Amino acid sequence: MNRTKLFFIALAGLMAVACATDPVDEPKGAAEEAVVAKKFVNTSANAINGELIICVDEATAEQLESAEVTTRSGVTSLDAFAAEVGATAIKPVFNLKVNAERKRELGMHLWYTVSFPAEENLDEAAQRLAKCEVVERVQFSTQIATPKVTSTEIDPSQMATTRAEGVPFDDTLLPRQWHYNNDGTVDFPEAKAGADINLFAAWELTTGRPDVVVAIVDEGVCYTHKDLQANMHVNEAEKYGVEGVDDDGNGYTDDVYGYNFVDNGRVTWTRNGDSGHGTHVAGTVAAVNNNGFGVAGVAGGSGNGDGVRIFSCQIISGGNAAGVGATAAAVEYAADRGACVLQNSWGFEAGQIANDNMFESGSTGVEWTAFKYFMETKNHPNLEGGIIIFAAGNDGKAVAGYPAAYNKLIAVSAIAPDGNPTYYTCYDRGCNVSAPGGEYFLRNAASVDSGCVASTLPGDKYAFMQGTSMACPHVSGIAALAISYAADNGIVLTLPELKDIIVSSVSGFKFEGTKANYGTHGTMNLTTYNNKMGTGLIDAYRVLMAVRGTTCIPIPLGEQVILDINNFIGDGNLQIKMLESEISDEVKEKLGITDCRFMGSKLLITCTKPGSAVVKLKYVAGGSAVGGGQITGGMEAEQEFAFVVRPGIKVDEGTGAPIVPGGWL
Ligand SMILES: [Ca+2]
Ligand SMILES: [Ca+2]
Ligand SMILES: [Ca+2]
Repeated sequence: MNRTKLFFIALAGLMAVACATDPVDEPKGAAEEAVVAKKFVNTSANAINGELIICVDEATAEQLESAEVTTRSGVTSLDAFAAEVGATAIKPVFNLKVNAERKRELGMHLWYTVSFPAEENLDEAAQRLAKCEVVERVQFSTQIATPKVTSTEIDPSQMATTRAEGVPFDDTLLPRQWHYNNDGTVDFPEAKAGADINLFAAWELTTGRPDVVVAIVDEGVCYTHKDLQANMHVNEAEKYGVEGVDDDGNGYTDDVYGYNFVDNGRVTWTRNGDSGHGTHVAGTVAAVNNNGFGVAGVAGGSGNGDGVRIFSCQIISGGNAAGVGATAAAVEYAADRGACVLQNSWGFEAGQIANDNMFESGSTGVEWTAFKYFMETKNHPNLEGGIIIFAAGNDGKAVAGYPAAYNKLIAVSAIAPDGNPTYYTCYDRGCNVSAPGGEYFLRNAASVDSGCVASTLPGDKYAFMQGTSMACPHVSGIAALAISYAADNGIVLTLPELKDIIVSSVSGFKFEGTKANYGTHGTMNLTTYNNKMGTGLIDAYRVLMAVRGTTCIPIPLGEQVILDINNFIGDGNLQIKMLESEISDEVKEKLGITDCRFMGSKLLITCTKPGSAVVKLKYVAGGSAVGGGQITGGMEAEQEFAFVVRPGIKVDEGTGAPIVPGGWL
């Protein structure tokens, strides 16, 4: 109805502008300069030419939404700008075809991308835009850093190993995936038992659920890979729809297995410059388990079609990275398509963003808006919100890169198979938790790079890669397992609860000495990293026990130990006395328990087999005996614990806390 009218108003506005003195270029003094300067949310460093992101006022957003011509708004100052620079499009950053109401509440409808010829001087164009009174923010479209990947293809016929005792699934490369379960026998001498995510124990409880969906924000995921295909999240309307038509009306054409936000189309992985990074990351989260070949994924199921589902939010293509606008749209798409875990092995060049304020209200305003939307979207009945996990960065700096460093997102640092920090990992400020990322320098001649992380590569291939990029999907996979286990047990987690569980379900580190033989990287002083690799090394089994509300008691393998159960009850200073507790024959057999006695608040125990088991222990709370009859005494209490017996893992005598073997070299 009044769309045509608006268009004419726009034209009239343009003509008026052309005839009069240009209002946008007229200087209005220092006060105006200050107002304009405040509108800038970042600088043009690493920005894409020919593109600026703006946040407009409500009235302008309304006009833009009803305008039929995408290059003109009907707002005089904006149209004057558009005419001057020859704008080719003014398009909304976010997709209001889905969940419009919630997006409006978050102000997502106010963000627009203005496109114009790349020859225009970007800084000057931004200055002119900032002078438009209806423009409240101007953001340069910062490009994310493209991953620097070292990848060594695996020849499965050479690398495949016969299934060893204790390896639960028949994937031929699973025994090479030390990062899941490292028993210290990988084929290079530095490997340390326990430098892993303790996944086999977790798999006894859950291997994932198809209703848990993880979005892989990365290069395109090779969805035809025979070890990924069955765990791809499929948009059925598009799969059985018409080529070139947006069959489900979600604003994205042919988005069957995800969407390519760089080239605006189908997900790709075969362009010159593609590295396979996205496919590798995807395999760590959810390669198909127990299918007789290739690798296993952390949450890849048990071989019965029960793995978590993944889809691709492609933000890097042929070596070209998207800008913040397209990246924000990719995160929004992840939420709209049903993901409850956002896997991100990418970031901005280190040092580009100085602090959280700059990230939140400043440098990547449009992106923060998208993250907020993802975190506030409930896509699984057992998680109140969506969890976002990022790689900390590979610059070897004592600070994580952004967005990883932002305090509401989990940043993952990387350890090597020797239980020590990797030479490349970012650590300290902004780093929340560690996971295995692999290390190129830990290998032997017979199996090159076997100290890196093994996963899928496009074209039904496999490769070793290293990086915090490889550590991150371990945590995303574990988050997916946690949500699966919560669902299996009818537990609803809030987002803060899940974040707390992830960062607290760890083994600690005690690094000592140095690590050498690092070529141009020299020698690492390991003590530098103490208390700086986040909270410690994530343990998948402990995560699931924390979801269940069960305290883990770590027990070293093969030695008689005396554990003070006080460390695991209340604040550790309670007056308790252990009572004889029935430990079933099944548990005794599983953990090879040869000795088990209770003394005061202590448990004397010897376990000769690695593994985990849930037990119930009885104790007296307060007093040395249970009250009753002639006795005034304590209360008999019973609590569920999990015994966790791991080779390599030491136990701190004072606190009972588990410690990974790294520093014990
Ligand atoms: Ca679609
Ligand atoms: Ca279609
Ligand atoms: Ca497999």
